[in-house]
Amino acid sequence: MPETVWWKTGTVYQVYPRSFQDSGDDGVGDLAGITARLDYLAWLGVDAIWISPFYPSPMADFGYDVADYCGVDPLFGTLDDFDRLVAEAHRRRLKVILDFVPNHSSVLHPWFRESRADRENPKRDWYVWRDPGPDGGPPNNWLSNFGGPAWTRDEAGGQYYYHAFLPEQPDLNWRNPAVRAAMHDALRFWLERGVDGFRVDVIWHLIKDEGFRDNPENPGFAPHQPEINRFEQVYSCDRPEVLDIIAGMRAVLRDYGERVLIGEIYLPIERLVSYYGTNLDGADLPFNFQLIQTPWRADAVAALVEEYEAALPEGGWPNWVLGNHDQPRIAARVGPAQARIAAMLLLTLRGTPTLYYGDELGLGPVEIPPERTRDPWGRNEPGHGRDPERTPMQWDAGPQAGFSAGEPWLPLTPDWVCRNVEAMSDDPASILTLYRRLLGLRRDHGALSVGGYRTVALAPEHAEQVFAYERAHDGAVLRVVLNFGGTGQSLPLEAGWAGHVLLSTHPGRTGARERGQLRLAPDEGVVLRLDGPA
Ligand code: TEU
Repeated sequence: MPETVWWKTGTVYQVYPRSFQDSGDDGVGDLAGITARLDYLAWLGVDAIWISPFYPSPMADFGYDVADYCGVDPLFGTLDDFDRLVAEAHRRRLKVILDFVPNHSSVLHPWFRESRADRENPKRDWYVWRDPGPDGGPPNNWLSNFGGPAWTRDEAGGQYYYHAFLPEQPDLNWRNPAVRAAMHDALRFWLERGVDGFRVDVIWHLIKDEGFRDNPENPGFAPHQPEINRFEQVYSCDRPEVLDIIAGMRAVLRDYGERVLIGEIYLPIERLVSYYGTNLDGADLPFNFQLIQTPWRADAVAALVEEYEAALPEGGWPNWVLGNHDQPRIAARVGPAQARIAAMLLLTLRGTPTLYYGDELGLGPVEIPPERTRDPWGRNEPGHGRDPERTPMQWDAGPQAGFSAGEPWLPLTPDWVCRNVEAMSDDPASILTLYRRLLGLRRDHGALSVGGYRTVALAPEHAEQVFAYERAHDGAVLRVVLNFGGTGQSLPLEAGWAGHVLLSTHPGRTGARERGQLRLAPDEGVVLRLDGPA
């Protein structure tokens, strides 16, 4: 195989630690809980776990407000628990990726406490402080991603500090070399403990416009959108200087061998691909969230894949994501039948797939009553909360679905009694079985992990509802045909060719041999091995 680096051939599984497994009874997951479930992840067939933040934090944004970059919050355990987790993961050949949150710290981080103490403090310039605007109000029109202004006035010094997210999450000043050095030390702290890489939070936010110019109004703003969308984020993020900062981080990782740097980036494709850096010295995997943002239609998804493939820089490795702790669950968005198509798509496209915990169970809609809303964004801007995608993992039909001996911090899905690992793992028809088979197929077939990609052109009457593509490697050709619609389809195969169904989303079809025509049931997807004319 030409490409054998683990983060290219492997599959990443995101664990939201509050919600995966509680080893105690406080209703919140922890590191020991994750360790106890590693056998499940090895059984499932993923290659790496990315763990959302577990650092000491007042939890204003559930850990994305870090008060110490080199520790473990007691809620999640201890550094010893962490070391055990890494050792046990590595024993099972699972890589461990940490969530690094360098754009902002918690207000309680000692750096910020010093910074706000007085204007002469040596740490003053570690954060983004500005004098009030001419009218005494905020320095410019930048808004917080979670609603309201992005500037908070600090009475003591009379200045405003900038926070792209909550007021409890002040942005660090990455133009200051001392900040870079301190952050590089934090990366080394974890690299020395054996971590295999980082997912870097809001990496496109790290540098702000030097002149702090106002963002322009967004002519397309609609009232149902979050307030942040009133302006185009032109000056508050995605500044050209950020690439230098990323190259600096990447260089730190390089000293430790094959480690991966994944960047969280919500930008359109043409901007996204610049984050691979100059000569690929940037993010190894700039997260590609396009599947989340594209309408769920065969033609739209086909066009997206073509556009992304064409935009990638020479040598840039693709990646795909269907969900994360900030986005509605895929099964809630497209429904249970199409969630299976989504699984097949994610695991057969070219590039590293990232799976979100619970999506392999098809976790779907869950009502969070207003009084149980936990997400600060959902409290600021009702309707935009992220709690529904953060509900506990469902392990079995016992109390609290095996997640905790106590009351879980968020409710289970209403169908948890049958939608859980134990109930679904032996069921050949379950989506969990489908995920496991897809992961197995990806491991067994180089065409899926490292093969080339080609869209298969379909007649117009099919192209609206069906997306077909081929993955080829070493003479083997696999064809993936996905029915995004609710009606059956019959597609001609090339004259004399036969297709052997390696896997179907519909149990029972696997193993079938198709000649002349490929018949697809509604919502069915298949992976075919193509055999030439007999
Ligand atoms: O998310 C950044 C981010 O941009 C999202 O919150 C985004 O605004 C939303 O998904 C809209 O699509 C990261 C973390 O993943 C998130 O959990 C944190 O709250 C946020 O950064 C601040 O650290």
